Amino acid sequence: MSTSGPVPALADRATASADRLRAADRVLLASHIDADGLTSAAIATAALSRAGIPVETVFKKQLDADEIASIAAREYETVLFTDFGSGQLDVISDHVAAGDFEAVVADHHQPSAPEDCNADAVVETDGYADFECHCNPLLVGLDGASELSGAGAAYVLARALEPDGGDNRDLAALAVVGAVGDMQAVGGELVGANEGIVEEGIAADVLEEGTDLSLYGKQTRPLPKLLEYATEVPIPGISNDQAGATKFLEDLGLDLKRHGEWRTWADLSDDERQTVASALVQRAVTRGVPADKIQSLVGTTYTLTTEPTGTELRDASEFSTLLNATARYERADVGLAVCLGDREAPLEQARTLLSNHRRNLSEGLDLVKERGVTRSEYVQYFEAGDAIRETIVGIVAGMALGTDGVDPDKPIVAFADADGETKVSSRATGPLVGRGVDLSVVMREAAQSVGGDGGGHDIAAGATIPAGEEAAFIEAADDVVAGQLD
Ligand SMILES: [Mn+2]
Repeated sequence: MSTSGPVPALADRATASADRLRAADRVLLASHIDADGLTSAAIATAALSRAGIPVETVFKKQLDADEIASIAAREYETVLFTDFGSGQLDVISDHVAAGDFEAVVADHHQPSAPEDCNADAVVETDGYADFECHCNPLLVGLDGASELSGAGAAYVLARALEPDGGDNRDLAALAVVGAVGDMQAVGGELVGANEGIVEEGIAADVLEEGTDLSLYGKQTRPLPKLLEYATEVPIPGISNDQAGATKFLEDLGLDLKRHGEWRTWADLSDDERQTVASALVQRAVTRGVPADKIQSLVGTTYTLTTEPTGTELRDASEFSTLLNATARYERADVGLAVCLGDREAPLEQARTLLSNHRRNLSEGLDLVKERGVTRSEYVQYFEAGDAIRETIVGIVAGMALGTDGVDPDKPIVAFADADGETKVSSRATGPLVGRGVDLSVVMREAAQSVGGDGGGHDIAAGATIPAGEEAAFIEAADDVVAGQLD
């Protein structure tokens, strides 16, 4: 067993949590449905199983009082929460104080305020509610948005759960997938405690860190598609240009096919990769792409070395995208099975979900183009109704922000039906955030003004409001954005 673990500041907390779990006959594990939550659950499930502790896993979109009550109603004495739980300590602490269950939390979200919690179950740490078995980077001065994800917190716990002679460092690969899926990379690279986890994965021979083209789809996309779809850094004549991308590669004298099959980036030799990367940078320079954008063409990549070349699972970014596709369509069971190493039916199902997801996105984008967006003074919006699933309407909004007919200088807001209420999603751009726009505040304040609630990040945020309040919401959002741009 490790003495200090991958994140020394959390070692004591991890040890206490592991001891509590070892004392349980069996554990109910509750985790968030997204790439980080799925990998968190997989890491915890694997570690508990290896420690001989029976575990049942359940996934929740969000952990509200009703969901926690349904967990309390189960015949489990010990509940492990991963990738959520800290922000729900107000409710959880009541159940713990009432003796409904004992809780262990491995999370990276902001914990509840101590005064909102049951004083019999929590103490205060740096203004946050804290209790005995609580692994959260924020409690030890680490950043929960960039230094440690939910999967990272679960990994720290997994290392503390190792039986004598056990080695859970192979689970570092999943922790990296979770961190990448949680958008924790800073300037394309994992930092802080996440970096320590990367190092453990490398030492355990399950991970490789490299510098490479930072385009999505290096393992699975045919080469021309890799470049055509690389719109994060738009390169004139290549991005969004099928013929242009193909000609660019042909002009380099590259064999684009082998044995009749398209080659992928992963199939290329080092020399060939070098040739393409240099030519791409050259093209970007001559076509006037800004220097900082060009720099972001190359970044740190994380390769899962035990996964087969040419599969989504070999690249941390592609793996996390595959997991998100299962989560968004409420098939967390499929994502979890893939994480736990099931490479037959679940992997095929996950791929099908991902291709359906891509089709839904492009159909959603078509719908927005067809219906158009309505502009108010400071924001623009569209109503998707039930034509776009509420779980993907935010992504569609983000994609729409770069297209014709949509103003790149205004945040975009999308409404979609969600169980009798209206789900609101919003997206901004880097320059808008630079000018002061913070959508987490916009969503929260505008939603609260019409009887809903919301939050998120400056560049992407969401809310839920009562149906019928859309116009009033836009009016309120307009006011908040106006104030931010002052
Ligand atoms: Mn997370």
